[in-house]
Amino acid sequence: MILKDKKILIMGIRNKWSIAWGAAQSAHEQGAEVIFTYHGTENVQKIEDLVSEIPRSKIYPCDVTDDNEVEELFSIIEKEHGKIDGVLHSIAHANMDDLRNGMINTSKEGFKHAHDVSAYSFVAVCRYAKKVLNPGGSLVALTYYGADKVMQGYNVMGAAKAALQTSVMYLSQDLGVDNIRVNAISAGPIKTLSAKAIKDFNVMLEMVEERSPLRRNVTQKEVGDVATFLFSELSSSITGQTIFSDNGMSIMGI
Ligand code: 0WD
Repeated sequence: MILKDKKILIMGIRNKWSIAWGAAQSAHEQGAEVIFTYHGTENVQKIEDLVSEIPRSKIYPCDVTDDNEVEELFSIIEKEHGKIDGVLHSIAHANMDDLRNGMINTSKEGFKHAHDVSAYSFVAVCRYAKKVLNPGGSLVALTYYGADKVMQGYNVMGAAKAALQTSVMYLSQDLGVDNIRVNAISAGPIKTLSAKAIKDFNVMLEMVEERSPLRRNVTQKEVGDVATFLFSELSSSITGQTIFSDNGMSIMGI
């Protein structure tokens, strides 16, 4: 098992359709102890019931837009669990209006919010996680092709993901000296709660099924397996990268 005796923090679990859940299942299957964070109070019991399916897992609240909560989270984790080996940032949010009304109509507040939750929060997570990561530790964020090319309806989230991907490169430079790696996974479209906010999301899914080299959509478990690879020593030479887990869709032209 490639994550035997490793402790992995999975941030952004929402429900069993979350990419975070696929990553948790994969890490657990490969021998890791899994720690979760969630956001909001309306679903705590459901999330606790879900994560209890993974033995020894623990769950903590964390609103990543509050630096103090992020700092506090990692000091709690170090106290309760000691040093950890990996962090998955599976978090993003943009206001529906800002996604639906075209980039040109993005509000200042909406632009800031989307970048705060979906990009800056990963910088804060890396800053505070650094203190509790073992050498060889690995930080992973999730991004989408809408950062590289225009994807209808992705709008301000595309700008936020571009900021996230570039931040991954600069963070990998800062943390490499401590033998900590930083990467992003660019996942193909997957039907989750957040994905529902994107207009005509089903069109994206149909396009991948019809035109991707593998002629099918990715699953959250497949994306989770890529995260497991990036948490393991097998990816020890990979940092600062955006790795595509999209069944090849991103190589297709017209
Ligand atoms: O097609 C997809 N679903 C893709 C998602 C394709 C490519 C990338 N991604 C990315 C997303 O942009 C995100 O970064 O994967 C990541 C996880 O997204 P998901 O699994 O698609 O969505 P979901 O299950 O909704 O998890 C996102 C969660 C939030 O859920 P809600 O529905 O409550 O927004 O991010 C969390 C929250 O649990 N979240 C926060 N966590 C901490 N602090 C915050 C916050 N302020 N805001 C949202």
